[in-house]
Parts: sequence; C-alpha cells; structure tokens
Amino acid sequence: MDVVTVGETMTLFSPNEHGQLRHAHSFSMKFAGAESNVAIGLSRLGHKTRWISRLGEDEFGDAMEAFIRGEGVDVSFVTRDETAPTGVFFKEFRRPNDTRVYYYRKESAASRMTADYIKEEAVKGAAFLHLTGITPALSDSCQSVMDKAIRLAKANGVKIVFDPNVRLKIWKSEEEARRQLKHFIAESDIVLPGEAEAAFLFGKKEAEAYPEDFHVLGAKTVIMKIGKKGSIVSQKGGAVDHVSGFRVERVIDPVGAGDAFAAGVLSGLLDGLSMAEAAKRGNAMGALVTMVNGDVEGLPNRADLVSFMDGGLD
Ligand code: CKP
Ligand code: MG
Repeated sequence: MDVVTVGETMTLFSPNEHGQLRHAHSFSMKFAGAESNVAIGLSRLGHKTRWISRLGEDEFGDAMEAFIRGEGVDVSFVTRDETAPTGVFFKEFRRPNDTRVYYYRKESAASRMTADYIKEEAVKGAAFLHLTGITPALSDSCQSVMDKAIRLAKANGVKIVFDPNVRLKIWKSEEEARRQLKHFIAESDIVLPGEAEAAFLFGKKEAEAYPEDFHVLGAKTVIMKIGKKGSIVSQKGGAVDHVSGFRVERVIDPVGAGDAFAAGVLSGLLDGLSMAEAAKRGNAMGALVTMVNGDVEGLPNRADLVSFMDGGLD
C-alpha cells in the first residue's frame, strides 16, 4: 500500500444551475470527501491507496462504496452503520468565484467511527498515512480515530501527512479548532496548509513567515498552497522555496483543489521526486481540478497530467 487515508465522504448534490441554492431545480449526484478525493487522485496516477471510513447501510453508502472501489481504491476496511446515515452535502454556485457548501452530516455514520475501527493491518506497510483536520471536527470518537491512526503509523514507520482543511461550520468554536489542529500538526511529518488556513492558525503575516510557525510546533516539512502563485516548500532548518503555479483558463469549481494538490505532492514523493518537484506536481493537479465541475472529476491520469505539465500540447 502506498497511501492509507481515513475520513468521511458524503453524497454531494451539485446544482445544475448557477445562483442561490433555493432556486435550484435539478442536481447531479456525486461523491466527495477530502480523504477519498486524495485516494482517488493517487489511484488515477497508478498508486496503491486505501480509504478507511464508515458508511450508512443505505443506498448512498452502497453507491459510494462501489464508486470509490471502481476508482481502484481499497475499501476493505470500510464499515457500515445500520442506524446512522451516510452524510450529504450540497454545493451552491452562487456567483462566479463564490462557491459555497452546505453540510447535512451531523450524527452521520462516519462521525460514529471509533478507534476500534482502525486496525493495525490497515495502516502497517504503507508509505504514508494521510489525515485531515475535518475528521477530528466530526466527533469526539473521531478524534480518537485520529490518535489511534497516528499511533499505529508511528509504531510502523509510516509517514504522517496532515492537511488542516479548516471547516469552521463543523468545529464547536474557533479556539477548539486551533487547539486541535495544532495538536495534529505537531504529530505530522508533512503539513499541507493553505495560506488562509495558516493565517487562521497563526494570525496574518507574510506567506514566507508561516512555515516557521509549523516547524516550531514540530512539523518537519511544510508545503503551503498560495493560490495561483503556486506553493511554498520548507524543510525544518532549511530555506523556504517558491514553486510557481500553472495557468488556469477559468476557475469552474475550486472545491477539491487542495486534495488534488495533496495527491500530486504524495505522488511525486512516491515517485522519488524532490520536495520542490513534488510541489510542482501538486500545483498542476490543483490547477486541473479547478477547471472542472466536481471534486474528483478533474483529477487526471498520468498521460493527462504529463501533457498539462508540458504545456498542454498533444
Ligand atoms: O480543501 P478541498 O477543497 O480540496 O476539500 C474539499 C472536500 O471533505 C470536499 O470534497 C468535501 O467533501 C470536504 O472537503 C469537506 O468535508 O468539506
Ligand atoms: Mg483543503
């Protein structure tokens, strides 16, 4: 296994019209969740991935499991809950550059995951464990899921990659979000924040100044997304490097770009690239996903990624 990830994926109802959600009449049903987005992105590039989660014993759970399995992701550690449903969320394309999400995920099956569902054999042998800050916001038991996964990763030499993915709609308070996210950053080998997330955690400052804040907490490597400017790479005790971004013709849907970036970075590292080259692949993946409606629909296969990185010429 190359990458193991744990988290909630929801059924996504994406309106077929632009404008306020209240006026939407028809929706496309999709499946999206940060962790499965990353697993799918990696799988399309030929890496072996496993996604651990808990689904409702319902139609959406069946469809989601089949979809993610169909993308080549191992789902053998996914469990089912007979009394809690699979979570749902809606997107709203309110105006150009104003996409919003609305969650219906309280008390979902995934929020009921407990540490018992994270088995040593599911984590052992992987190169990376990918986690995000969404999971600990779901419930107290999901916090224990994070702690158990981290403990197993450390005991088995699996590197921990953490994307803060700040979601204030589901945290109890901003203070609680900051406290817990910092705790998980401190446990991680690689942290993949966005610039706005770094500002939320450490206060507004120059982009180049943030990596040090993450290093002080304990993170060895920080690769920070800085929007269309690309990303910043920093290793503890080393210099801060800028890696430029790719030109995006038109942003259709920005949701999922951070997960695509994570998949690109991990793919690069699995292929033995340097941190800067891996960040470049992450930048390309993020750019590609923004140009397509959906969180995973824009994730490329290898040939598509290479052609885009080479300038998009066939
Ligand atoms: O940070 P990103 O836009 O890449 O994350 C998007 C995902 O898991 C999306 O698919 C959604 O299901 C979520 O983040 C979430 O819970 O917000
Ligand atoms: Mg993100």
